[in-house]
Amino acid sequence: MSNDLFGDRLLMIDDEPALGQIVKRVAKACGFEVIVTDDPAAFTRAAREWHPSVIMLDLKMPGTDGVQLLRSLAADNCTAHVVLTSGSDTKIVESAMRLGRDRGLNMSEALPKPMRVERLKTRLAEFKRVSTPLLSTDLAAALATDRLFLEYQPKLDCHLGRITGAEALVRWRHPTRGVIRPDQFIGLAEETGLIHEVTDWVIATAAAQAASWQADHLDLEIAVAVNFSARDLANLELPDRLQQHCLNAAIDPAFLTLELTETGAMREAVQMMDVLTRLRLKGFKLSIDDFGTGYSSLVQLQQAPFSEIKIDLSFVTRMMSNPGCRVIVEIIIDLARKLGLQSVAEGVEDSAALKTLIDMGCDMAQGYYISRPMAPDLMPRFVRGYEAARAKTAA
Ligand code: G
Ligand code: G
Ligand code: MN
Repeated sequence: MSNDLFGDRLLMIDDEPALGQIVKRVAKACGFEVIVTDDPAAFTRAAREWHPSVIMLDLKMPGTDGVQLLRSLAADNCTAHVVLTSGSDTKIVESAMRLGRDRGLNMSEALPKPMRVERLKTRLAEFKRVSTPLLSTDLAAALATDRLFLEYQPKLDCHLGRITGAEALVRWRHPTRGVIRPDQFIGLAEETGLIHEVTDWVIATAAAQAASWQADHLDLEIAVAVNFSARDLANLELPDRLQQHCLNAAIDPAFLTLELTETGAMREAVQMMDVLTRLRLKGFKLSIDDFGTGYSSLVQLQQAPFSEIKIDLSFVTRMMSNPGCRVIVEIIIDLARKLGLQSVAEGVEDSAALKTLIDMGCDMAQGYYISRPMAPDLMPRFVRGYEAARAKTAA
């Protein structure tokens, strides 16, 4: 969910009540809603449910430490500005900052203790939400300075019970607005033509990541799915460029699935068919994303060279409580099977949904129940953990 739906909110964890009171007073004066706590459980809950825009975190507290809390923020894909507060020496602060950043958190410069009120005010003012629109010049600068990054959401093979793939999801680490989600800037990229550069960057990065996981001696090879914009298909050179990225990364295109949203994929179908067909010829897999929500005709689905149907999560998340959604999911799985395509369900949020999908014969599942999107370096451990749990159940 976009943080922009919420106001300026500061969440602070600190075991010094006096400092907490001062920060609360200053932050309220700056227009922030404020929660201050010294309880890690209350902190984690508020970080997850209250949508703070700024988090101030004491590195050293009795009973828990800031690094553990950073890990849990990262696991929840927290997008707030994170400010470490600590009297510890700068080495410790720096390594905690690096850890946070490596986990995809939006780490901001630390505030040393003792804390100066003026300094705190200046920092909070910088964090106030700006409601001016994002600019294409900002996005161009982000591309030039490597401010985009990818998170990966694991995909489960329902027949094997193993993690065999992951969907790459792009994010933008903005200098003042925190982490920006793709639904807030892909539209801008499409309007301004920057989408070609975004897609190039995403593919090159995801291809290199897939190659690196393979080199990492994972027992399983992880296929990577990337999202594509319909605009990308207007570019006749796309298949050659993507092939070149795979060559550069020394990865077989068969390990890459290109996900197209249905509405996009189906517009100007004749012209796009050329690009889609050549992508398939070069060995890429093609997936029709968010299936069931757009305006595609079944004829086009049958004629275009897709290899996979991705069932829209709006059906999957509601399927256990809504019989209509359940029927739709069942029929799409059946349709995929009869057309010789892979079926993928996204938005799998609990074990009952997963079990139902397996019973329906769905091929792949993706969703919060299996895992939230994560930083790439966490994937190997996740896959190995999943394998270990599976071996234990089998024994
Ligand atoms: O992960 P998140 O909820 O923020 O993703 C929102 C939407 O953004 C998804 O529907 C996804 O299709 C789209 N998206 C994510 N990454 C990319 C990308 O690299 N390129 C394009 N074109 N869309 C993306
Ligand atoms: O449209 P696309 O399929 O590319 O987008 C996938 C999006 O769905 C990602 O932004 C991801 O964060 C989100 N997502 C993934 N799994 C779940 C889930 O189990 N529940 C919900 N509500 N969203 C999910
Ligand atoms: Mn997708």
